[in-house]
Amino acid sequence: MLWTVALFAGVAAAQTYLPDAVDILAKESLSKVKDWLAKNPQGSCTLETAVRRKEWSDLTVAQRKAYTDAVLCLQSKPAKTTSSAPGAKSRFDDYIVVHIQQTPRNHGSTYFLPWHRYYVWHYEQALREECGYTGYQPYWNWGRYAHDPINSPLFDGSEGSMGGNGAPANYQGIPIPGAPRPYNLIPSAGGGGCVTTGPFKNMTVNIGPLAPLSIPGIPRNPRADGLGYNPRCLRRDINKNSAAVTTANYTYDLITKNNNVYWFQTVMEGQFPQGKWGVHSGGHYTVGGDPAGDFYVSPGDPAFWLHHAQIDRVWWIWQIQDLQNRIHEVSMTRTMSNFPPSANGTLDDLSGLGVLAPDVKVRELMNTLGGLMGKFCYIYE
Ligand SMILES: *[C@@H]1O[C@H](CO)[C@@H](O)[C@H](O)[C@H]1NC(C)=O
Ligand SMILES: *[C@@H]1O[C@H](CO)[C@@H](O)[C@H](O)[C@H]1NC(C)=O
Ligand SMILES: *[C@@H]1O[C@H](CO)[C@@H](O)[C@H](O)[C@H]1NC(C)=O
Ligand SMILES: [Cu+2]
Repeated sequence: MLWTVALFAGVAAAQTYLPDAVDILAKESLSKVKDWLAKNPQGSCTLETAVRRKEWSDLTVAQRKAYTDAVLCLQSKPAKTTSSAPGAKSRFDDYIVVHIQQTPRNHGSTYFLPWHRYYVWHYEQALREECGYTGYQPYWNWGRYAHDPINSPLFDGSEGSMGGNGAPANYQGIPIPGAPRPYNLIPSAGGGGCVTTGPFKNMTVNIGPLAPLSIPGIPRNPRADGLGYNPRCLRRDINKNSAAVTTANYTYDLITKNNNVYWFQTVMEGQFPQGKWGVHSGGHYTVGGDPAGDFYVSPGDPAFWLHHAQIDRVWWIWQIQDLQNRIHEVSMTRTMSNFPPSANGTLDDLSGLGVLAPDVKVRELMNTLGGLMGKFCYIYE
């Protein structure tokens, strides 16, 4: 399907994308948000005052560079988590530490969506407050690039990208435990080695790995918890085999065909025994490599944050189809895939970011327009 229009202006090539079915749904649903806000005013947060988070290629190259510069800045500031994580060297690493420590609690559980909302928002604040970034967290609309992610504005390795593909490496791909053949392996797309182009070509990954990765050349972490110092390059396998399950029709169906949050989250996170990877895994493994291919350490690839902004956006678009109900709808239990078995989570449960940010009630993380005691005030554009 040809849905991109390349516009050439002088030396800089800019690409614009036609809105996909999800973009159109999001735009059309804003009137519902307006109606809800009219009945449920949220103090100073209105549709007019709300921050607009934008898609990566809807930013100018200068805006994208401002974002990657801020990430590099965060990677240069001293860590606060060194007492529990001797391998953490930067403020950027602090976020990875918290994710590693809380992975089983915040995936396949009640907290998956609200916790990651808090997490991405807090990172956005750090970029702004600690690194002088004046924009907001961009998101990665997977479907825009799914047919050719390597050559996309996100991963083409140009200065306005999030960094390029990894060098060729000899590995099979990503095993998907529990899935039947042929869905039990996302075949390698030929990368997997060190990233050598774009803003993160010189980046050092300090902690992890923790999940088993079949990519050659990755040294083991000196500590069993993955938090020891283990400097190495950023590796990627930008993978269209994985991206194939993130085209706009998957996201559109996810939003429109799942009428309760249990199924919405289940389809999003993947149903491996049915051979369905889900857009959440699909996006993570479109980046792949190390640490993006590591369930625990994945926030250590800067692309994670654009992927999880899109996860948050898709939840938001789902919520605004029926805000009255979905603003307080949670499901699942307090443990990953209910293992070990636990009680259903509730809106009164606490969710926090370890040393980064205090625990708050899940209830505070449900509303992008007025949540977190009024500190959340954003929409996706
Ligand atoms: C790359 O990183 C090394 C080690 O952190 C540093 O000494 C060097 O100046 C960096 N080079 C560039 C071009 O940023
Ligand atoms: C999305 O479209 C692709 C290509 O046409 C198709 O193979 C896939 O099954 C579709 N997915 C859904 C969820 O309909
Ligand atoms: C837990 O939630 C499920 C559905 O999400 C529901 O069927 C079940 O009754 C709940 N259990 C309790 C103890 O409330
Ligand atoms: Cu996560």
